Amino acid sequence: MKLNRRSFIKSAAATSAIAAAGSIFPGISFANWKRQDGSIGQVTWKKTPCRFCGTGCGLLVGVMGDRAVAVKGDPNCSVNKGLCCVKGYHSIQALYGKDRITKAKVRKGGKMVEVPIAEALDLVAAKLQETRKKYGKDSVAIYGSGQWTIPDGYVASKLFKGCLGTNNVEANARLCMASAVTGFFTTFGIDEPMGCYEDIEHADVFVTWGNNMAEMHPVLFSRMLASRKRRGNVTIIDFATRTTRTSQAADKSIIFRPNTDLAVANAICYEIIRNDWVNWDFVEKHTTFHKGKTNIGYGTEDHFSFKDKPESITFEEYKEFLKDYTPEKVEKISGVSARDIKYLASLYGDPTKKCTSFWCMGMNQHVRGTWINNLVYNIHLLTGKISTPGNSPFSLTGQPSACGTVREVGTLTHKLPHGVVMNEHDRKLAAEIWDVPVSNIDPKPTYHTVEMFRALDRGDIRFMWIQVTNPMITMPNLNRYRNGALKEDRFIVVSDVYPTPTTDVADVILPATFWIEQEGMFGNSERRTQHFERIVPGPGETMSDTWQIIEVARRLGFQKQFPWSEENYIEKIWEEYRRFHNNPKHNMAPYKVLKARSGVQWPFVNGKETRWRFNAKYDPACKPGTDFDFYGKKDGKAWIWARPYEPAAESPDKEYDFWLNTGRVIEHWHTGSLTRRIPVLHRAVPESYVEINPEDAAELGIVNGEKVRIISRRGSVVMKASINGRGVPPRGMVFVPFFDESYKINEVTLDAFCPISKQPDYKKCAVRLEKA
Ligand SMILES: Nc1nc2c(c(=O)[nH]1)N[C@H]1C(S)=C(S)[C@@H](COP(=O)(O)OP(=O)(O)OC[C@H]3O[C@@H](n4cnc5c(=O)[nH]c(N)nc54)[C@H](O)[C@@H]3O)O[C@H]1N2
Ligand SMILES: Nc1nc2c(c(=O)[nH]1)N[C@H]1C(S)=C(S)[C@@H](COP(=O)(O)OP(=O)(O)OC[C@H]3O[C@@H](n4cnc5c(=O)[nH]c(N)nc54)[C@H](O)[C@@H]3O)O[C@H]1N2
Ligand code: SF4
Ligand SMILES: [Mo]
Repeated sequence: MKLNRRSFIKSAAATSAIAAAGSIFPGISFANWKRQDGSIGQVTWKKTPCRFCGTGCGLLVGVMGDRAVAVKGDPNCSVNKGLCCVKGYHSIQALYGKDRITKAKVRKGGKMVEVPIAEALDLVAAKLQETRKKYGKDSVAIYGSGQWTIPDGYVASKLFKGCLGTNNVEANARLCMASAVTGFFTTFGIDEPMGCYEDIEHADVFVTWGNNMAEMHPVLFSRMLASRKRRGNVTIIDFATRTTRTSQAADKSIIFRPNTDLAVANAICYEIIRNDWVNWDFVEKHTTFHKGKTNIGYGTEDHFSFKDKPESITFEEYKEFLKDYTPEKVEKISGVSARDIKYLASLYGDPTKKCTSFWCMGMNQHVRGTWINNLVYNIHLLTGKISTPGNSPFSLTGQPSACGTVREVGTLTHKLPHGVVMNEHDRKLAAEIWDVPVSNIDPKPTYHTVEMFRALDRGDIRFMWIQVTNPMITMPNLNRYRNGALKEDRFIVVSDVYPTPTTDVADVILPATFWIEQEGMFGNSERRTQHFERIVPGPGETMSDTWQIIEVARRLGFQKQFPWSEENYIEKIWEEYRRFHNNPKHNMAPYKVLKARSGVQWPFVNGKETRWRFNAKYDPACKPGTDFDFYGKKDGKAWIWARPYEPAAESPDKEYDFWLNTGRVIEHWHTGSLTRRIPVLHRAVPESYVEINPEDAAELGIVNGEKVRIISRRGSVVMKASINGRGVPPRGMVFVPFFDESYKINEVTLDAFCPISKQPDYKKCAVRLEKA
């Protein structure tokens, strides 16, 4: 049909109302919409969440024929209200990299050869079965991702935990969100944040606790700056170990020594009590005081295990504990002046100011990650600044479905959908919904991620299926784990969309559909579930990660548990999964509602989303007659924890005299497998580098762009120096982003972790520098 301009406008308006609303927003188009004959191709706009960060912006993708050609922000999505960052705007280009994996490959005689996907799936099922027979049920494992869709994670858990009876299910979110989870559990007895992004419109004070939000959650950061501009009298403090773009936009930047945030958080509480800024009414009604074990180790040895032993204490004992954390004492530990500590305390302590704290990997990738989460909650609990608009201790997620797939579905060794394997009631519910005998579900967790790769190295695990993650770049102390994966008689299956160092170690590579080439759901930082439909077809023999698992499950004889048809399996899986959450604390929206809206927040009760949890005004799960109810704990009271300062696992010394800190840049996504295939983003930052403080560089005689060798006890990397670039580390620290697979900085990092969450600390180890 030939479309003239008038009929194009008419038909576009008819196809989609959101498109009309969206057209006033800027976007980016990657195709010429005009056909050769001068007519205009018809573009249909479809909604989807962005597939990059945990902010969860709503996008509208413009489709012409079967190709995605344009992107703009979805004005109907409350997260971003039409705005995106560079990754969102260019995201669809990641669909069309020249070297997409479109065919399955299997290793034959040491070489990878293309085979029909059905043959590859036969081999995966056969190997899985053979390994179980030979080495036992816990010799097979699946390692997934916070970039898994909710259905991906759900079927993985159902197959491995429910049908195969092994708790060898983990996901890269262990490297990312585990400390947030244990932080929530220890303080509130329940996972997931109480606040929502609307807090940004209400808070008077924002403190970023080592969260480079300007680059990592750019749209939320813009919302925060816009809120400051609109309302005036808003203060943003960047509390971090390195100067970043976030520090530059903040009203004040405070730099502390690595790991000493523990001491500063305690000093803030000390000051709040000393000045009697405590909200006594709140504290007496809604909190209790506890301490746990100390000197808890760092987990660097095999088979490390740790169990905390909480004891309740009185307020007086807690106050006594804080005596070691006067601002003057903490100044010596942290390098933060007593004046700045008192200033921070006065902001949190001022009863007229609403305070929101944001954090992400600075606090989670921390050998005391659980503790520092606890300590920041302490500040909000002592002042009662929690669960009300603008008062929020806000743990941000990194990946688009870290919450949705890993925390809510529970794709970690100890978890079940909103439950744990250790709990009989949770096992019974899972067995009933999954239609498996309850004896199938093992009550004992097996391996957390680092230990899972150690088990692969030892040979306790022999078969591992890796989906939507690139561990051969992102595991800490990488040499150790790559050597393990390459050992004889290990069978590695990798589902990916592009070749990576992880597909290099695979015995089978399965071609996956990417993002909008399949239907799915993600869950973002503010408990928002976001549905997307299949918008464009996947190339070649690509298959969704969910469907790959279903195919293998059926080959293993689990047709009854995986009965769905290709037409509507996502809807069926969602409705089955929803049964796990059938209560006011967790209820999820029905499929139809999800499909119609740009995200729905849970708990979704009686047709309404819950914005602030634990506050009876907003949360229907609170006991009637209460104002606040922390219902994760039996008595409805949150725990204030006495947790001491303890140093990092490895600190600089005479031989290795610098801290190595690692992280990210705004243009790139993790290992760069997607963003390095987006030309604009690749050109913007084509190569990784090491940031050095200008004075250190001068002392070492290193100039900008010169090659430097970074050496730790585990490995070394040579890369170019960046001096006074985008970020500036303090003296004695270097920083390296990990997006460039040519420079494996994780060969240098340390695999120490928080003994409670088992999340590795990628932010701290000791290195020395040499001119290369
Ligand atoms: N552009 C882009 N955005 C992303 C991602 C990406 O790859 N690219 N990834 C997403 C994911 S999965 C994640 S997890 C997030 C990460 O988001 P962030 O955590 O914001 O980013 P990182 O660069 O990992 O960490 C940087 C911060 O760690 C802090 N830090 C270092 N040591 C310490 C310490 O001892 N204590 C404290 N409190 N802070 C410390 C530094 O001060 C610095 O601000 O980003 C998400 N967003
Ligand atoms: N040094 C250092 N290391 C770190 C961190 C750090 O701060 N410093 N941070 C840690 C954190 S917080 C995180 S979250 C991890 C991230 O670590 P990873 O998850 O390992 O990194 P990604 O690059 O996101 O890997 C995702 C992979 O999935 C592929 N992929 C994308 N979409 C699909 C799909 O739909 N299906 C399939 N099958 N594959 C797909 C991509 O091509 C890519 O290879 O890194 C951790 N490692
Ligand atoms: S802020 Fe995050 S979710 Fe939003 S467009 Fe950027 S990468 Fe995507
Ligand atoms: Mo992450």
